[in-house]
Amino acid sequence: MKRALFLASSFSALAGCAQATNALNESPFHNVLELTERLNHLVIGTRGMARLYTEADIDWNFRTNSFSTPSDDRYTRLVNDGFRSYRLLVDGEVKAKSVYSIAELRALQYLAQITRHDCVEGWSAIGKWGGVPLHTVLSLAQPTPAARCVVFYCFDRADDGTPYYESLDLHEAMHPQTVLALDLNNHPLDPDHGAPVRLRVPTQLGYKSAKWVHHIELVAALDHIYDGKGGYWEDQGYEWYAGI
Ligand SMILES: Nc1nc2c(c(=O)[nH]1)N[C@H]1C(S)=C(S)[C@@H](COP(=O)(O)O)O[C@H]1N2
Ligand SMILES: [Mo]
Repeated sequence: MKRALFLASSFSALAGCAQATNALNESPFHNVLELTERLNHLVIGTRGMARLYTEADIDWNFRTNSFSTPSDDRYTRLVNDGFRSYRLLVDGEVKAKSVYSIAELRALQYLAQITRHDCVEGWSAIGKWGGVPLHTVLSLAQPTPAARCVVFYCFDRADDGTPYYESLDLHEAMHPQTVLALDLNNHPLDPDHGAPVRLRVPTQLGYKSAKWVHHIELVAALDHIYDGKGGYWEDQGYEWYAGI
């Protein structure tokens, strides 16, 4: 029942999101940010917000859990040059395809929040995640009216060669606490935690928080991407909506 209600509200939010995004396209950057925040409050309120913790709660040795840290030539070259040649591509159903260096991402807007990461395997860890809110990057890309989902492509691969990927609907992607994290516990992400850019979705289970993201694509539907379920683990049978 709770779930049905959530789906109904996220459906109407999605429609609202698309309309508002269009109305914002003519606005200067700061108005876009301010309106997006206000829209998020209208749509979400304080419901659906992840709990915030304090410095005293931080797990300074934040555990890792994922496929192996990428060790291919492409990723190794990036590690060796301190990620200076890394570029994040944002494309698909957008009016303004964009490419960002790490320095450019840091300059957009910075948000740090102490939240708990919950892995489906039964462990949790609290960390201070800093980075650029995803809604900032998406607003600048100007989603087209056809955009419904946001797909994240990662550098790492399963043993059979399938890349890790994840996706969110536009509503979860625009959530004020959803960030493209660049820092963990006051330091730039290390390779094992997903350097240089990872998704942090504190309102959903850990597998949604994709590490090693290099490409963000806005799409109308997910069915043409790999096995069509919206993520590497979803293609193996996990739920696409993994709200906590
Ligand atoms: N690219 C990628 N992202 C990933 C994973 C992965 O295997 N590859 N594992 C997920 C899972 S199941 C968890 S619990 C978290 C772990 O994040 P951490 O290693 O920084 O603790 O990353 C998530 N993001
Ligand atoms: Mo996990």
